[in-house]
Formats: sequence, C-alpha cells, structure tokens
Amino acid sequence: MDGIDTLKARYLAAVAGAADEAGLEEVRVAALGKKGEISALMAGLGKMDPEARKAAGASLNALKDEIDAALRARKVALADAALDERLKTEWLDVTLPGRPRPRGTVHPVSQVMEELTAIFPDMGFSVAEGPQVESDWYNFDALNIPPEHPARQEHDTFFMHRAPGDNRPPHVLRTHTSPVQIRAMMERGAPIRVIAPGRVYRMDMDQTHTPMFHQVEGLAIDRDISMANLKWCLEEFCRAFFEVDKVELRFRASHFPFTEPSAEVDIRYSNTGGQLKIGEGDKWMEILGSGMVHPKVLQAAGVDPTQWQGFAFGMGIDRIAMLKYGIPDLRAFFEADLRWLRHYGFSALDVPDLAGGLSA
Ligand code: 2U9
Repeated sequence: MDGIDTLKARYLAAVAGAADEAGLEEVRVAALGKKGEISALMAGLGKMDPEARKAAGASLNALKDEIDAALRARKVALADAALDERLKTEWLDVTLPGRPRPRGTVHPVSQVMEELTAIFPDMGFSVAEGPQVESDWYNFDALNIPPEHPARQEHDTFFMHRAPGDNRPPHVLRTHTSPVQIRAMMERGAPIRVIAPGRVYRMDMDQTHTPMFHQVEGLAIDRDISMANLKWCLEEFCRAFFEVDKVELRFRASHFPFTEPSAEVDIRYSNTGGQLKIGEGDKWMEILGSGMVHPKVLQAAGVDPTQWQGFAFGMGIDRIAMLKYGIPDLRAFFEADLRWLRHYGFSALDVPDLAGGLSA
C-alpha cells in the first residue's frame, strides 16, 4: 500500500488535473467511491490492532476530508472557468437599437371621425351615439319615411330576423344615424345642437357602395335657425376639414322625407392631372345632403314645430375621407394592408408603449 502522503499527492494531483466535472467524478469514485481506494483502506481498519487502527483511522479520515475539499474547490473553479469562457463569447451589446416591431396605423375613417368630433364641437355641437339595431319607428316613421317608401323594402334594408310569435316591432340595421338625433331630441328637447357619427347599413354593393359605411349627421334646433345658419355652418366645417381658407358651396334643391326644403350641397374644386384642390377651379362635387327639419319629424320627437325649427345635414364619412386623403378606391378601406394606408400618408400615432417610452 502507498503511504498516506503518496496517496494524498496522487489524488490531489488528479483533482488538479481533472479537465471537467466528469473527470472530477472519476477521481472521486476512484478515491472515495464505495469501491474506491480510500474506502477500501478504511474497510481494512477493522483488521488492525487498536493502536494502529487509531492512528491509521485518523490519517485516513484527514486524507478523505482533504480530497473531498479539493474536489469541491476544483468543481467551483471549473464552473467559474466555464462561465468566464461563455462570457467571452456570448456577450451582449445592450446599446444596440431594438428590432423594429410592426406598428398599426390609424384608419382613415377613424382619423376623419376624430377630425369631425373636433370641428363640430367647436361650433357648439355635442356628439351623440345610439344603437345600430333600431326599431323601424326610430329609423323610418319618426323621420317621416312612410311604410311604402322604397327604403323600407326588404331589398334595401337589413331587417332583423324574427321568430314566429315574436310580437316586438320590426327592427333593422339602421340605414342612417338620424335615429340618434330623434333619441337626442326626445331626451333633451330643444334647443339642441348635436352630431351623430357612426356606422350605417344598406343593402348596396357595387364599385362605389358597401353594405356598411359611416355617416355623420348634424342637427341644430332653436327658435329661429334658418338655411343661412346651415350654409355658414357647412362652409365653416369645410374650411376646417379640408384645411383651406376659401370654400364655395352650391345648394341644389332636392327632396328628402325628413327635411323641407331640402338641398344637396356641392363643393367647388379643380382637378389638375388627378390632383384635386378644394375651393378653386370650375368643377362641383356633391358632398352632402341637408335641409330644414320637417315639422312632422320635430313633432314625432316631441319638439313643438310651432315654437322650434332648425337644419339637419348628412354626409358619408368614407367618401369625405377618400376625398381628403386622395384614396381612389373603396377597396383601400377593406382589403388594404398597412402599406396602402402608409401610401396615403397615414403613419402611426406616437403612442407610448408599455415601457413608457415611444415605440421604435
Ligand atoms: C333628423 C332630421 C333630419 C339628415 C340628412 C341628408 C339630408 C342626406 C345622405 C348623405 C350621403 C346620406 O350618407 S349618405 O348617403 N344624407 O342627404 N341627411 S338631411 O336629416 C335629418 C337627420 C335627423 C332628426
């Protein structure tokens, strides 16, 4: 048997020379494992006489502890070295800019809605909303649209399905936002100034019509509101919306069941090589319908037509969005990916991200 010092030197050298954890384990098993060299020596202590056993036992235990400590120290040293090695190769440059993330953009219709709900409130209008599924009374009767009117035919309006025995009044997907103003008048009475932007539905689908589109309607009722107030209000709106100093509107006599007299309103514009300019040129484009609210409509909404009068107007938001932002085709609203919208000059708002900074 080697002397204790020789054993110690051999195993400490083996520990120091182990290249990795597996190597260390081999040394541990060879020395201290069940069948290891030191363990075998310890097993042999029983055969010694007591004096010799005491001395040999003490030095074997000390040797075992020393090898054990060396194994642990070497294990830590190897782990440190491995970490140092990884840190040398796997470094991270925290100053690099982040990867760009795809960002959403504001839809032109939403953008125009926001613009409308800033411009009209500046002129004293409040903004009202209402249900998109309406009873036919709010959508038609209250607006002086008689039962035989073509708009009330099954093929022009989306009627809600009714189960047999359902005796509730017929309901439709609203065909205009006018019911919102009927509700506002019934709730608040006169005088009132209100705009109603929102989705409307008509059974219409071709190159220039979609079954769902957006409208904004306006209503101003007071003691002596006239068509002159309507004209000023619409001119003021067009100046703000199209961001021009001068606009010219043309009122053409028309007919709507809910207004009397009624007028369709055109705006002067020029078209130079596809570049439209509002307020100049020799062309006219229809942008909205309007008129003085029909006395029967005021009556239906509980407003006394002998005391109150006022104007109303309605326009398609999708249409004026296309006009303002030069969008040539309705498909841009529905099939567009974000590149389309970017093409029309829509960039994302600078919305703070969750981290509180501005997103890249
Ligand atoms: C109430 C009374 C009257 C709203 C009006 C129009 C004329 C009109 C069209 C424009 C293009 C609908 O989107 S469109 O197809 N609208 O021509 N709308 S007057 O009249 C009202 C509204 C509410 C209580």
